[in-house]
Formats: sequence, C-alpha cells, structure tokens
Amino acid sequence: MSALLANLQGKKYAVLGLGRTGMSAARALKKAKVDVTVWDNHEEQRAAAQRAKLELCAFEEDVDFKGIAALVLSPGIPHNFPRPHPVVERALKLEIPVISDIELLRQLDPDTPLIGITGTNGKSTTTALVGHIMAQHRDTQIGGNIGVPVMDLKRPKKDGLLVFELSSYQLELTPSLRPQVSVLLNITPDHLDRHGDIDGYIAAKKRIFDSRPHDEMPLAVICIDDDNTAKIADEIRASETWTVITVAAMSERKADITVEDGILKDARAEIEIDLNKNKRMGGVHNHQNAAAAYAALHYGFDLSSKDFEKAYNKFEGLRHRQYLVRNINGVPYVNDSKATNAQASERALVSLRNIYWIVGGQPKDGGLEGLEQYSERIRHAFLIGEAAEDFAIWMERNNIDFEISHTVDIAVAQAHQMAQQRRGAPGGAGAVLFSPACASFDQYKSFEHRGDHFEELVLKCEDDL
Ligand code: UMA
Ligand code: ADP
Repeated sequence: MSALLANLQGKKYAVLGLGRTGMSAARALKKAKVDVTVWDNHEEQRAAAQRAKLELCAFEEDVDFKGIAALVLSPGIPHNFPRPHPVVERALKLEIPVISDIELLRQLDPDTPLIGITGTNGKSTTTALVGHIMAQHRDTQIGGNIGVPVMDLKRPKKDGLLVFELSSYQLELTPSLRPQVSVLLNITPDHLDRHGDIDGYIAAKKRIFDSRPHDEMPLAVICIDDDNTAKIADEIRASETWTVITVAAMSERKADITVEDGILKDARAEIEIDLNKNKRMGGVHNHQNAAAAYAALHYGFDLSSKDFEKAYNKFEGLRHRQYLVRNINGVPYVNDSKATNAQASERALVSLRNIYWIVGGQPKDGGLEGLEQYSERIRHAFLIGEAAEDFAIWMERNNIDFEISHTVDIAVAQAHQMAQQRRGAPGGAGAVLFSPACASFDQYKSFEHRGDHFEELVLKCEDDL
C-alpha cells in the first residue's frame, strides 16, 4: 500500500493506539514518507514504537494538534461510549477527522472492488470462506477485524478484490467504505458498553450500508434470521439504493436464499447446493455463513453455483471455531477455543450430541447461564482454569457429571480416555469438544494460543486405547 500512501506526502497524521492496527498504519505511513506522530497509553507499546523509530508525541498533553489531517484511531479505543477517549475529544473539538485505518485506505483507493462482511457472529468464517473461494479466480486480499490490519495487505492487482471483516467499531470510523457487496450476517446484543445500548449497536452495524460506490448499484446480502436484521433488510430495500438479497438459514422466514437440512435453495435461479458435503462446516450457523457467501459471490461477482460448490467443499473451516482437529475411531475432537462466552459455546452445544465438554478459563459475567437447556447433550464435563469451582456448582445444579481437571493437558487426557472407552454407549460415540465459554487469559496469551495447545495435545492422542 506504500505507493498509495505516498499521495499523502506533505500532510501530517496522528495515530492513537499502537496495537496491531496502529503499528501497521504508522509503519505504512512512515514507509511512504508521510509525516506521522504516534501515541499509546501503555509504556510497553510506546517502547515498541520507539524501536520502530516512530515519532512519539503525548497527545494528551497540551501539544499543538493544528495541521493534523486526521487522527487514525484503533478500533478498541472508545470514541463515543462509555466516554470518548480524551484525545478523541480534543481532536473532535478542533474538527480533526477521527478515522480508522480502513477509512484512510478507502479514501485513497475507492475503486478496488470490496466485499465488506459484518454481523455479531460468523464474520471471520464468512470472510475466510469468501476469500478462499475468490482466491481461485482473482487476486484476493483479506483483512480487517479478522486480524490482518488492512495496511499490511498488498494492493490487489488489476481486477483484484478486497474482502474485509468489519467490526462495529471499525464501521463507525469508516464513512468512505464504498463496498460493492455488503454482507450482514446477524445481530444479537454485543459490545453494548461501546455502543450505549442495542440501538447504538444496530446503528453501528447498519453503517455498512451508508456509503456506496460512485457509479454502481451495490449488493446487500442480509441474513434475516433475527428480527434486527430482518428490519434492516426492509429498510435497505425501501431505500432503493441497494440490490437486496435475503438469506434465511436458521429460521423459517421467507427469503431469496434458504437453507433447510443443509440444502441451499436459491429460488431466483432454481439452484440447489448440498452444504452437508463439507463436514468441516457443520451446524446451521455455518450454513448461514455459507449461504451468505454464495449470495455475495453468485450475485455480486457472477460466480457459478458449480464453482462455488467446488471451492466450498474444499474449505477447511477456520481453526479455533468448532474446528474438527481429528476423528479418532469415530469420535470427533473439536477445537472451539474462540468461544469465549456462553453464547458462543451455545453454537457448539447445539451442533453436537453426547459431548465430552472441556470448559473453563477466566469466567465472564453470567458464567454458563443460558446453557441449562443443553444439559442432556453433555455426557461429561472437564472443568479447567479459574472458573472451575463456580462451574462445578452449575454442573451439580444441572445434574451433569463432571470432574475438575484444572488444565487442558489433564482434561484432554481424561476426555480422550473416557470418550474412547464409551464409544459403544447408547446414543453413539459422542464428541470431544473444547469450547471454554471463558476468556483464555488465566492460562494463555490468547484464544489462538489456547486452541493451538488443545490441537497439539489431540494430535498426540493414541488411537488404540
Ligand atoms: N490503547 C490506548 N488507550 C486506550 C485503550 C487502548 O492507548 O485508552 C491502546 C492499547 O494500549 C493497545 C491498542 O490501543 O496498544 C489496542 O488497540 P485495539 O484494541 O484496537 O487492538 P488492535 O491490536 O489494533 O486490534 C484491532 C481489533 N481489536 C479490537 O477491535 C478490540 C482486532 O479485532 C483486529 O483484528 C485488529 O484491530 C486488526 O484489524 C479483535 C477483536 O476482538 C480480534 N475485535 C472485536 C470482536 O471481534 O468482537 C471487535
Ligand atoms: P466472528 O468473527 O464474528 O467472531 P467466527 O467466524 O470467528 O465469528 O465464529 C466464532 C464462533 O461463533 C464460532 O465458533 C461459532 O460457534 C459461532 N458462529 C459462527 N458463525 C455463526 C453464525 N452465523 N451465527 C451464530 N454463531 C456463529
């Protein structure tokens, strides 16, 4: 992106927050010889900036902010709720635009075709799936909330494509997104502290439909399985500024594209695709993701249903999200380390039966509340981390057999042994599921680190117990 950013030479930018986004934006600007100053509230990040030879400036003190073209803000830093970061407040008072790294990129390059994907759940899976399929046809770059800051991407070649996963935080700071295709998967309450309330959260998600390419009617793919997205679909259709394709995969609502028992039906084109063929994309939630990807690519980029199906069947899913690590004697071992709260674990409990559930970590408010209805599906639970004692009370209350394993090493060994011994139990072989419903920070650096450890242990399990 360096050649693009060189167009900004002579201007001055400020970057606040030096995590993945801020460091990437600041480095890219510096490389393009654009004047950039940076700040972070944490000493460790400032030290990293110094090592990268970035110019630090304490924005919070009374430094001269004049002449700054924009403040590039990291998505994790509040600009609104619960209260704006003081530096954001200062910038806004001086009428300095507060923008995301994605906004900066799209201001410079509004024309490279872009698929934007948002929703409360399924964003990363859908983004990766769309990227995987389109990479076989065009130079495709995927980034954004999925973990690759957009300034780290290569600019796609002519006829190339950008696929961005977009969080509600990023959407609020990106008024010039101009996607050719916008995908909205679902909206359930999340990040309410940052949006004030559910209406604020919905408004942020809706911003994916705020800006349009200059000379085209863009495509809106909206999964209408929940009331929030169904209402948005009606509104966007009524605006007559987007072509709207609706998808229903987790409800019986009427839509352009539906999925029932894993069979995708596109009523407009009389197309049927059997989504069950890809065993790694099990569960109705993944069928929602797959149907949204199909709609975006078939109607947005003329991809044939045959080409979709061929590439979809080869998609291996994303690690840490109900990812099938291995099947041992008919027992699947599933890594769902990304499930850091009860709602996320619910998706896995819905998808499997006779579960040997490894659960726990650093607990979230509410613990396992809401999962009581799945107790029949759990054969045995193995409790780990800080949450173990509290989760034991919940298990007792719900008549679920359990033991306190403390660590993932012990839990995997115990679950493996029990699952293999009870393979012939009535009801079927069951599944070993690592879906912690907790943050990872009590024992790991991140959910990825935790999931990697689980997978490493599972790959070492003996198959002749
Ligand atoms: N900081 C300050 N002052 C503050 C608060 C934070 O200086 O008051 C600094 C921190 O010291 C840190 C930096 O800001 O150095 C952190 O910025 P950040 O939280 O925006 O983190 P990044 O590393 O830039 O990661 C962000 C996204 N994080 C969030 O939105 C919270 C990543 O999404 C994204 O992958 C990455 O940009 C690249 O685009 C993560 C996420 O959890 C996966 N997203 C949420 C979600 O998916 O639910 C929205
Ligand atoms: P996100 O990027 O939005 O957090 P992911 O694709 O990383 O979503 O999936 C995270 C978890 O959310 C998965 O492990 C799965 O349990 C659940 N999930 C995935 N897709 C959906 C969906 N369409 N609806 C509801 N839950 C989903």
